[in-house]
Amino acid sequence: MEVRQVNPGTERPIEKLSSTDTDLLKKMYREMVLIRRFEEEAARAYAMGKFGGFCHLYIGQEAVGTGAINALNERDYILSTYRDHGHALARGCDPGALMAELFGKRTGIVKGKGGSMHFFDRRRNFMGGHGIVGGHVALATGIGWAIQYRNEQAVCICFFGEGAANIGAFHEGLNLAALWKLPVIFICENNHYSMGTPEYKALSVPDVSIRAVAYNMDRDLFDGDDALFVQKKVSEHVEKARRGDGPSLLEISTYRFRGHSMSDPAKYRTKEEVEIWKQRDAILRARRMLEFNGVAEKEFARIEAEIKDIVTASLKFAEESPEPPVSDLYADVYAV
Ligand SMILES: Cc1ncc(C[n+]2csc(CCOP(=O)(O)OP(=O)(O)O)c2C)c(N)n1
Repeated sequence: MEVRQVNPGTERPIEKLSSTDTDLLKKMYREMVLIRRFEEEAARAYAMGKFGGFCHLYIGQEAVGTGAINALNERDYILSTYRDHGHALARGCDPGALMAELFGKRTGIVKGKGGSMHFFDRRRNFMGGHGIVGGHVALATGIGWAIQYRNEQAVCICFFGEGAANIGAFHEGLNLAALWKLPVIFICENNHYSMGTPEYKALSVPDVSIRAVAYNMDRDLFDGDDALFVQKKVSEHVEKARRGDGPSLLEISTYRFRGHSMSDPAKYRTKEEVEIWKQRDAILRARRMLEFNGVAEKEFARIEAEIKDIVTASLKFAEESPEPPVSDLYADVYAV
């Protein structure tokens, strides 16, 4: 099988930040560390057979979800794929309830009935966790329409991979969102592989963002290794959508450091390629930026210790929580 190397773009320089931006980056650094440590612990538990089913890790892509979600306020909506742990954590969903959901426990965020791919938190307008590639792009358009119909001051962000850009619902969703000027920001997290298929074997035009042109929609394409940069870029499109000036399609280049799911040995890419992308780890970059802007060593140790406690507590909560009883089987099947 032909294997071509997929490279990241040129790294942006480490720069001097305002104190507001330093504080924001520190907040996002903490969230990215939470996502990383939560998933490392989840992966360990999965490997030990403590829970089963599908489990897709977000490790490597943290700056995209964290940056984008920090461009939102609490009234805004988020839709995610089966790679939803990072988005849910960045949105502020309770790590204990998320870990319990992985374990299929009654205290899980959807009472143990959804698992890894189907996190959902109505209180935070976190509208899932969706397993059907691209299907939720049409749902995002529906949410955008509901926002407009009800005259809510909200926007909707829809995350998906480059594989979803080849699905029919993607095109239907973008067309209607543009036609009706709906407040939706479509974010393609291009990690360059759809399961084992590299983008150069699946996309006739490798640039996903250019598909926006077909729908008369604004577009942007940039690297996703700098959470602050992502936050600022996405904010521009969020504010535009909030003003009623319609949707955008953003393609953000990123990389998953692990396999597609826990059962993927990732033989379709080279170790050298993975190493190149790991040098561009968004968490390391955020740390370098913060150090350059005067954040002291002990602050990173404090964050690391705080996150360790949160993740350890979430694991304990998940392990000690009860299984859903059989009598729950038919509950919550239909919404009323
Ligand atoms: C409609 C549909 N077809 C196939 C699958 C099986 N499948 C699950 S994930 C995946 C790859 C999707 O890749 P991409 O959209 O790039 O997202 P990534 O996993 O890279 O985040 C496929 C083909 C599915 N879940 N839904």
